[in-house]
Order: sequence, then structure tokens, then C-alpha cells
Amino acid sequence: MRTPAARSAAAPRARRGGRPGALLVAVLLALVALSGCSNSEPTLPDATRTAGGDVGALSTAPDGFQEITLETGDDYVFTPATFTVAPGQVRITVRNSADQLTHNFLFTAGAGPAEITEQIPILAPGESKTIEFTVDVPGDYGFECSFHAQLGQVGTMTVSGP
Ligand SMILES: [Cu+2]
Repeated sequence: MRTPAARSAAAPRARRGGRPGALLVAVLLALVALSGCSNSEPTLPDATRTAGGDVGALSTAPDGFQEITLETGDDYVFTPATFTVAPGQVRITVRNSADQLTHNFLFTAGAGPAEITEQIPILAPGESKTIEFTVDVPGDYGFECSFHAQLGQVGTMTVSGP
């Protein structure tokens, strides 16, 4: 905690050598680390995520697939956690920008009006994987990281009506 970098980051206006500032940073970091366990709402902690320009934006590829990229990291959140597609072909890419946490991506069994069995069984830190499927039945399809669903790493894909 006494490295020059830590001191300058902690307290540009250091009080008596910056130690109180460093402590405050340590407490804040601990709170950020704990928030995934105590908070079941999959909200996005802004400070921990650098939003890539393509994340969360639904587009239609030349081959007709609706495409969207989700991101996850060293927390228990998918970004975005909710999105909407039209009935048809869907291509979902999940990017794990974490340094530490391994995630996965699957549609929660029995949670949607129809079954979607395509999944990403394992997504290591730094990996990006893509699944493709066709969905016809409108409604809400719950998805999750099965490793961290208990910690709130869940979301919903809505298929709009015709
Ligand atoms: Cu996870």
C-alpha cells in the first residue's frame, strides 16, 4: 500500500502522508469485492467495467443473424443483463474480460417458453465465445452463469412478439 502508485491514486491531496486515503481505498475495494455476494440484483458496477463500443448493441449481420455481444468480468454480472430480439436467428457472443473468474453461459432450464440448448459450457478469463440458435416463441428466456447464478449472475433475453 506504500508504493508511489498507490499513494498517488489514493490521495492526490494526501492528509499526513496519505495513509488514511490508502485505508479508504482498501475499504472501498473490499466493498466492491463483497457487493457481488450481498447483492442479488445484477446491476453494473460502473467503475469496474470499460464499456466496449460493441457490447450490448443488437445488430443484424449480412447473413441475417441478429447479433449481440455480452460482457462479463471479475464480478457476477452480464452486461447487458437484459436484451430483446425478434423471432429468428440469434448469434450471442460472450466476452469474459476478467483476470481471475471463469464463467459460462446457458439458458436456464425450464425458465423460457421454449428450450434453448445451445450454451457456452466454460469461458476462461480473456476468452470470447459465440453461440447461434433460432428462436421462434415470444417470451422471456432466463439465462445464467451456472457457476455464479446464486450470486446473481443471471439475465433475461426477451423475444418480442411477431
Ligand atoms: Cu460466472
